[in-house]
Amino acid sequence: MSHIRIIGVPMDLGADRRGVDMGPSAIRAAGLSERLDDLGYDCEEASDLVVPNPEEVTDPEERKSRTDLDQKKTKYLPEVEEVSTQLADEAEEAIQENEFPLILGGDHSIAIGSLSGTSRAANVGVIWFDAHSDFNTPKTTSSGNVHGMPLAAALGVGEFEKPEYEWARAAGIVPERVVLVGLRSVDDTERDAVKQSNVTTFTMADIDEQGIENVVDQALKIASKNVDGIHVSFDLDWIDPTVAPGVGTPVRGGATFREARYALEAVAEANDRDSILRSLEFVEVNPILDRENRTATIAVELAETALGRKLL
Ligand code: B3U
Ligand code: MN
Ligand code: MN
Repeated sequence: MSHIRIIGVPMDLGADRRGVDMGPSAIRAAGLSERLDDLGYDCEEASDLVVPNPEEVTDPEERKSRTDLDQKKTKYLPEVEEVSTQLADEAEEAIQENEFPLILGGDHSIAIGSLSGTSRAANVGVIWFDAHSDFNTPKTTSSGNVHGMPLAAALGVGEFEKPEYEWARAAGIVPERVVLVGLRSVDDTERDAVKQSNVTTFTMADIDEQGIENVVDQALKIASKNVDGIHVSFDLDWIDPTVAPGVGTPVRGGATFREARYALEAVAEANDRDSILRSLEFVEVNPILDRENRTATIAVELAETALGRKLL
């Protein structure tokens, strides 16, 4: 596939802090489309999706007065639904038109839209590079932030099973084909759901013990078994904050740049072999907290790597 559709989602309503809404523009400014054109792709810059500013939506007092418990605890749920629905349509359409969706966040709540759109167009597994498990639900969350919930939402975990969350479910994605890589921050409230689900998890300790090569090799095998391909969701907070400081929820003890690059080289290699990569996203770049656009620049290098940039 030589055509890439770059879909910017300037979303920060799923996170606690302003700034990730500027992620798409920081990643573009770091030269994304030029670098991919250079690789021989034809990049189409779709305009960014429209995301409301927190100041213009749900007033916190109004939220407290809601009677429905889920709506009360979960911040900006109606707005997240609206943006996810738009993104799902855009990603689905790109794949149907034989384009590759490269999705730029925004906070990780946008993955609800990426997963549901991609899974409508193709039967996919998922590799989720992240410090966090993103398995909270409106009931278990203590932050109320939807960026801590997208995997639970897509898989219909807990209350996400209710019919009113139909929009959030990625109908074709099953936990057996979902692999979380690089975990080091799992809330007490979400741990049971992660363990009870049939997703596969690799913590940073697993990477220390088995090496990135083995872990990614297993992740690729599990996610791509008996499906058409995979979606790769890359939360920049997977990388250690000393290397990628521009993220909203930094957790120390993360992947090195070399581990991250190796992981995406392995994805590219598997893609060369079996053409499995169906969509890719980079999320949680926060330029306000970054230094000299370093984290966005890393996202660009990793995008190039995943899409086939070779050293020799
Ligand atoms: N688990 C916490 C923190 C968090 C999850 N994802 C991010 N932060 N980026 C929560 O808020 O649910
Ligand atoms: Mn995440
Ligand atoms: Mn994270």
